[in-house]
Amino acid sequence: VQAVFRSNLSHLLELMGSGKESLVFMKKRTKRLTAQWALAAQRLAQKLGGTQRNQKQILVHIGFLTEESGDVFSPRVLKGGPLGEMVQWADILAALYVLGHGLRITVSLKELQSNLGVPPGRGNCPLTVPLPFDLIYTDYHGLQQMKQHMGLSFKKYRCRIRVIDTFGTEPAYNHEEYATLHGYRTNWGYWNLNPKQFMTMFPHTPDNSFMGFVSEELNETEKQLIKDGKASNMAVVYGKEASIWKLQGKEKFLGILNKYMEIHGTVYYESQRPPEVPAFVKNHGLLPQPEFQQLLRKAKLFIGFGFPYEGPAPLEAIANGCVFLQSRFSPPHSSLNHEFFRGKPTSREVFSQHPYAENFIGKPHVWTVDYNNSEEFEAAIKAIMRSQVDPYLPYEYTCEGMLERIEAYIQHQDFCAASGLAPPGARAPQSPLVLAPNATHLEWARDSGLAPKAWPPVYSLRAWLAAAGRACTDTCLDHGLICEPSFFPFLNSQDAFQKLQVPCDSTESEMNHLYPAFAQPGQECFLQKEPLLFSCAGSSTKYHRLCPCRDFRKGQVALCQDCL
Ligand code: U2F
Repeated sequence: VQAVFRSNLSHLLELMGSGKESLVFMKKRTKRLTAQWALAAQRLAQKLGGTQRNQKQILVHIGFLTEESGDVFSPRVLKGGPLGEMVQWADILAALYVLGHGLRITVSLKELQSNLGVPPGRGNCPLTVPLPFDLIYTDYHGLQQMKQHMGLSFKKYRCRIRVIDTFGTEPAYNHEEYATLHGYRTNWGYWNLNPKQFMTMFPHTPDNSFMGFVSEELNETEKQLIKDGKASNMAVVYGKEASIWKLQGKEKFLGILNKYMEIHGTVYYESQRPPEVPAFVKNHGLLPQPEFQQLLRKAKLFIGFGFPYEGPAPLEAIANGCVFLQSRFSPPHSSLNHEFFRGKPTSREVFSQHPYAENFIGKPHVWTVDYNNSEEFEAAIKAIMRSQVDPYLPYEYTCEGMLERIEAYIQHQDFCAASGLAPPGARAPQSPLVLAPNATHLEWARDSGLAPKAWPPVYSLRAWLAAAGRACTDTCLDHGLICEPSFFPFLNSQDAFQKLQVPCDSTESEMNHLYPAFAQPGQECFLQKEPLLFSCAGSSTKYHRLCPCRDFRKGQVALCQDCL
């Protein structure tokens, strides 16, 4: 059945149920964004033309909102607690619905069981009930619940699951045996899924799929109005909870900021002003989302204190014409040195409060400075006040961009097909890999006629040998490309090393998330033995990693040029 775009979201609002404060927040958001979604659907329909889009039956089980997992978020919605996850789930639901797929939504174990066709209390019986869904979107809590209550069918159908995972899961933490042997054990990892089944809030590592969310878009008239109405001396502080104001040393940089700008906050409070917030700050209390946006429209500056990490608010601020100022982290924060990241299945190093804003957007919209350096901080404030900055929203965070990306995943990502991950080593003797004319990297010969059925299409492969100590994520970025883990199997061969003219004295096949790689002392080449361990992330000074890169669409890093 062909999927048909939907522009009326009232049925979706019914499907979302009611009661919880979190659902109320999500529904309000969906309602407010209806017109934007409808317009985006129209544009995407035009862009895709008559492309066949199969309608899928989809279950969305939002595990963290279930009572069975404790639901710590719902009671905090009106008290300054995290909203980023709810923003994202609301947008995922809207996108799936607008794209025209069949949708079921569950936020309790009971509803989950009845939708899976598992009789209550029969969770562990060795029955394999046929699954009435092509796809299941859930989170780590939901994954655990499904494992407990689906019996044997969990194993059979796990390839249909997608896990919404804010900060991402790197392959080394995902592979149970490897993680256990090498100390990558965490609270969340080792599910042995294909790493692309984990879907993140920002494009943290290409090992996972980038899901994202949306920010409200402005038309040209609104943009002009905003630019004319900006108060160049108005700053809003990022953070809804009083605890972020406990930051050591804030007096110094806040004092500087206060010399130049009027400082506003949206910090939740019960009856009294939170003592952490200085008297010179105009605190509005936690605002409803639309009023928060209005405040951003007037402000010139949105300033981060270092927490929360990687949330939606900076994108909203930039979309509303603010400059986002944030502190550089030196040394970088990670699960090795920071409480917040501890136990998360990633060793990604975070060099500022919002790395996406820093690396994908940057100046003039984003300034990342050392807050302990008063001169640098003051100079930034002065330059920002003088600057003229247009509202900006990357395409991948517009409704159209999100629809385009999710639909591409739905139609092309298949983790159930046996060929999803090719076995290592042996490839056709006439491999179509060729050394590029400038002898720097490998390409896939277009005229070879030997294109495996892969998505992204293998023609976009560009493979480099990384410098010692460099991760594939960074190596690809150095070449203006993105690492593409699904291409690793095409590279994992003696043939690839040979064509790159790497002098392998010996070649071993082992389990290591940095392989395929070359070790200079000893001139040893290593191939990957375990396809689940192919990883863009990770580096060691011992190895030159062999890295599969590809191109990407401007403003849509998840998709290659030929991916649509
Ligand atoms: C992030 O969670 P947060 O909820 O703290 O993320 P924010 O960037 O603060 O923004 C979430 C939404 O809150 C809204 C705003 C954003 O869409 O429009 N909001 C509001 O409604 N009223 C206000 O007064 C101020 C903001 C991240 F998303 C999570 O994944 C992380 O777990 C968390 C911790 O790092 O940070």
